[in-house]
Amino acid sequence: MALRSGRALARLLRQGLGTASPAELPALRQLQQRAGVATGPFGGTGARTAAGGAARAPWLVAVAVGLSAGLGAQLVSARGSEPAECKAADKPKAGLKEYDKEEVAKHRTKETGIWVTYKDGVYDVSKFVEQHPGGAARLMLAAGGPIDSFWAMYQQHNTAQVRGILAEYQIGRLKGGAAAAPKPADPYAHEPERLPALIVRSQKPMNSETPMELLTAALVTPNDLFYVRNHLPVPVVNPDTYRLKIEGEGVRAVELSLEDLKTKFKRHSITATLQCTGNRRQEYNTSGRPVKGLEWDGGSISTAVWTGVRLRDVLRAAGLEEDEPLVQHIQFEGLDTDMAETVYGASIEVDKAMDPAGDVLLAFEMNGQALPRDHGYPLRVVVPGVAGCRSVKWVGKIIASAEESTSFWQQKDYKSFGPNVDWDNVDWSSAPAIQAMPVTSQICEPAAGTQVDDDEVTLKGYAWSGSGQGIIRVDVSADGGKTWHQAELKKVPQKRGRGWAWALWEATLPVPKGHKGPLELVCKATDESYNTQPESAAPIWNLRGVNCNSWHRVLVDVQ
Ligand SMILES: Nc1nc2c(c(=O)[nH]1)N[C@H]1C(S)=C(S)[C@@H](COP(=O)(O)O)O[C@H]1N2
Ligand SMILES: [Mo]
Repeated sequence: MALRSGRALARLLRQGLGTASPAELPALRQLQQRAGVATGPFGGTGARTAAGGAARAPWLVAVAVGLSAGLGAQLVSARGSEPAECKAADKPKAGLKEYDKEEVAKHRTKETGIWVTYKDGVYDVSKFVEQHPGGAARLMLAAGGPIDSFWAMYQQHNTAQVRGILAEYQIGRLKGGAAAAPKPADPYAHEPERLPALIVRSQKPMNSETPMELLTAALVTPNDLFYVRNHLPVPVVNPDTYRLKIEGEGVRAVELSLEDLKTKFKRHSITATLQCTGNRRQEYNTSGRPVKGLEWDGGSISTAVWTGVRLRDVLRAAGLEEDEPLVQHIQFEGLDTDMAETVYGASIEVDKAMDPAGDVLLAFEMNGQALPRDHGYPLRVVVPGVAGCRSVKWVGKIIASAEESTSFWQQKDYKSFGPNVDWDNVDWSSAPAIQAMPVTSQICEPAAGTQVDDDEVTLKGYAWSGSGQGIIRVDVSADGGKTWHQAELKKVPQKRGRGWAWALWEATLPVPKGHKGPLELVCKATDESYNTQPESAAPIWNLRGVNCNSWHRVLVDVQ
C-alpha cells in the first residue's frame, strides 16, 4: 500500500484506524504527538515556535503590550505565509539617527508622534496606534519609553514574529547605544522551586502539566506534582500583613487576616478536581484546524483535598443576605499583577457562592499542608465543579456585585463558540463565561506509540465532569470504538450532585485476534446526569480551544 499524505493520515486518526500500514505508524505517531507531547523533563516548553508560535502569537501579543486586535490581526494574516526569517528587532539597525531618552520621552501623543524604545532601538509606532485605536490602549502605557519591561513580564510573547513587526517601525537608535538601554528587572525573580518532572508548556509565566503516568497513581495529586497554570509572576505575600478585603453591594466593607479566617469560621474540607478549560487543547490542533493557547495535553487537571472556610460563611459574616437583589455575582481579584496593574480576576454566580451544597471554599491548605506558593499561598478560592480559571489564587479582594468581573479572563477569554466563529467575527459578549465544564476522560496509559503484546492491553485513565456530576461509567474500546467494555472505577465517596473529584479507572482488554500493527484505544465517560462525550473534536472546535472533551483516542502498536 502506498504511504498516505499527512492530511490523509490526520483524517485516519480522527476516524478511527484499523487500516493503517505498519510503515505509516511513525508518521501517525508523529501526528498524534504533534504540538509537542513532551518527552523529557524539560520537553514541550514555550520555546516551540514554528507552527504553534504563529498560531499563538496574536493572542499573546494582545496581552503582552495590549497591541491587541491590531498586531494580532496582522499576525493572523501572516499565518501560513510566514516568511522563513523575520526581520528581528533584536539587533536594531545601525546607521540610523540617534536620539537621547529625553527626546524619546517627548513623543507620547498623537500630536508629537508615539515613540517607544526596545533595547537600543527607537520606534515610531504612531501609525500602528492610529490603525488600531482600541487595541493599542496598553501600548500607550509604554509611550515615550522602553517596552523592554513588558517583554520581560510576558517573555513567551517576545517572539521573532512580533519583533519582526516592531522592526518595521524603527526610526533610530538610542544615543549611548546598548549601555543606555534599560535593563529591566526580571519580574520572575521570585518564582518558587518546581519539580523537573512537571511538563513545562511555558516557563514565564509558569504553566506546566502533570505527567500522564503520575496522574493516575493516586486519587489525590501530590502538591508538587499538581498542574500549575499562572498568567503572571507568582506574588510574594507576607502572611502576617495579608488582609482579605471584602466590599461591594449588600456587604459591609471588611478586612480579614489569616488568623481571623482560621479562628472565626468553621473549617471545611473537600476533595475537588481542578481542570484548566484548555486541558486537551492540542487535540483540536491535530484535528486539522489550529487554535490559540497553551498547547496542553491532557495533564492540566489534578485533584487535592482543600481545607479552608466556606465563602458563604464569610460573605454572610460580612452581611450578605440570601437573595440580595443587588448582588448577582461574586468577583475575586488576585494579588498577582503586571506593571500595567492588570490583576488576575474572575467571578462566579452568587447562587453558587451562597449555596450550602456548592462547597465554594477560601482555602489555606492543600492536602494537609499550607498552600504552596504556586497554588495561591496564603489563600485561594476553590470553586468545585467549575473551570479552574474561576478558582482565583492569591485572592486579595472579594467584591459582591450586580455584574461579572470586568477582567479580560472573564469577558474575552474562557468562552466557547461554534466552529463557524473565528477571530475575525467573534463577539465575546455573545457567549456566557465558562463555569461548569463538560464531562471528559483521558487514557493516561499506555502512551501513544507504545508497543503492546498481541493478547491483551491494560488501560488507565481519569474521568471528570463539572457541576458536581460524579462519574458513573467509563466505556473503553480496543478497536477504535467498534466494541466496548467497562472500566473499573476508583473514586472517593461523594454525594450526588457534589461529586467534585474525578474518578480514576483501569481496564484490561483483549486485543482483536490476529491483529498486528496500529491499534486504536478509545475511552468515553458518562456522568450521573447521563451526559457523555462527543465522538470527535472537529465539531466542537472553537477558536480558543477550550472544553475539549471528545472521546479520547490513543494509537498503540501491536507486536
Ligand atoms: N490569581 C490567579 N488565579 C488563578 C490563575 C492566575 O493566573 N492568577 N490561573 C487560573 C487558572 S486559568 C487555572 S486553570 C487555575 C490553576 O490552578 P493551579 O495552578 O493551582 O493548578 O488557577 C486559576 N486561578
Ligand atoms: Mo485555566
